Amino acid sequence: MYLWYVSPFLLYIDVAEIRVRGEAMRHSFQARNAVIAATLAAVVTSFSGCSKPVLHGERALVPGSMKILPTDTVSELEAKAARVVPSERQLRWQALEFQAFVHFGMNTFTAREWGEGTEDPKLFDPTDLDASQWVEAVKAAGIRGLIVTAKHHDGFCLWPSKFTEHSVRNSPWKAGKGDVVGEVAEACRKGKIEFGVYLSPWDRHEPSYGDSPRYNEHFKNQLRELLTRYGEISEVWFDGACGEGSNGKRQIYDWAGYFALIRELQPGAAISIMGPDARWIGNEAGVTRESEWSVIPVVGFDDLPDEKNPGGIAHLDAQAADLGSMGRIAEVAKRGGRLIWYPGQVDVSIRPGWFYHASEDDKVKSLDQLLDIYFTSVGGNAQLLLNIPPDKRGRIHENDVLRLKELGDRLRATFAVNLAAMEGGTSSMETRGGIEAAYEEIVYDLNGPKIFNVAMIQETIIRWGQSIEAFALDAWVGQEWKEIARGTTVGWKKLLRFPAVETKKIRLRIPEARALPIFPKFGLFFDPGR
Ligand code: FUL
Repeated sequence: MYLWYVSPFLLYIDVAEIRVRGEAMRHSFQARNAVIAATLAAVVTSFSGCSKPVLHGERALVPGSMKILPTDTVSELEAKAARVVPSERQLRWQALEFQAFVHFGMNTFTAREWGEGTEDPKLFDPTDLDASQWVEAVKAAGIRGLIVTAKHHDGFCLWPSKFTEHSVRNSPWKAGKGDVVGEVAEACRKGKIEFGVYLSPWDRHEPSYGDSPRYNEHFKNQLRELLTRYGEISEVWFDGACGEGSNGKRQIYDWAGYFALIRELQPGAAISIMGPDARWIGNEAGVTRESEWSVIPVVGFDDLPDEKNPGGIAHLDAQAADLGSMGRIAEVAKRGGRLIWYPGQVDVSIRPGWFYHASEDDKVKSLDQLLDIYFTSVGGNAQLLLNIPPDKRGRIHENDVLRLKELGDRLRATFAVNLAAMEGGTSSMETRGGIEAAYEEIVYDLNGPKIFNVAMIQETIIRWGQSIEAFALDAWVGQEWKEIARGTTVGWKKLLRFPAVETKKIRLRIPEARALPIFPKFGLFFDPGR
């Protein structure tokens, strides 16, 4: 359904369509071209990324980051914000939309959430581990990638690392000859989903932890094993926890060194949370902000922002209520900083805990809860990372398997047919206003009456960045337009749910945007379960 981002053929059609629509719109933009040209000149001179900005119609595409200065006016800041776009790596990551997090390890066998690091490896003994069962279970929900906890805070490694004794190698499982990471990587490959690793920098077992240079070397050695033994890795997930070591010392992580190693060995891998490619959404409840921006202002002007500064983590409060409004951008600009593309990831567990506990078998989230999470996260300009913890057998419990299948069935039924893209349907566009008051309005003729209760809007972020600040949807009812939904940001994807509407015509209004044109993708669907 969303192949237009990944298929070169469809991409070509999409670009062609944009050009045609761009031509049609061009005369409306002539009046403000002079203003835009001046703004672009300012943008180009203050660009701080590595590659040259590409002028594309009225908008410049700027992968990387852009400086924001105390001298920038509000409209200069607005124009800059609308020109930051994701890297190809970030775009691929965003297009996955829905991934599985798999917390499995020593804690599964000790019924804990955080181990001490002193656990006996002999406790790790899954009786029936089947990674392909994990993959099939998550695929049933429509999940496209899986991230496994190769090492959690207790330091126990799910792969036979050469650099520690605290691993599956000293467990009874497969007489110490097993490799969970290897089996999961292989199952993902066979099941054609992406494979990623969680590697906890905080290690409560490793004696060198806290002896900063030594532990950093150790950590990079382990990272190198993971990055070279298991084929393509799509994501490396770093938690920020940094506790004291058993030696009582505090570790200073060499983030720049970790990132450089990942870029060298797995250039396609996204580095998340304590990393430059995706940020933590700020909670573990599965919700996004009402206004979720992927263009984020961070303080400071590092020369190589994407590699050296872990996504601004030194300066970013991931839990702040406002990360990307124009007010926030202006505030950061006063101190001098950068705008970076830094999209949100929503990590949440299907059960109360991250690890499996038999006592939680009856606490698997309901279908309605999971749908709410899906609609607010995937449908709220974020990627959903849903944790599903395997049990002591090394299998995903039947209750979770069933729920994942229910979720997938419902999503497939809902998104099977886009009622706004029926053959014979037409759309027309009207544009008003200048750069101060960007306004776009699109009317979709549905080619006869259609009933729907879900709408989808997507900005073409790779070419046009994130721009929409407010939108509204109107249905033609009787002889007039009636507003049925409204919202603020859109970004990669906005999903809206509302009571079923029957109409022949629908109008998408964009009363506030950072820049035009926007060229949103649009869909209308019917969720049969509501
Ligand atoms: C947290 C960890 O401390 C939890 O155990 C879990 O791994 C979660 C995803 O991240 O910070």
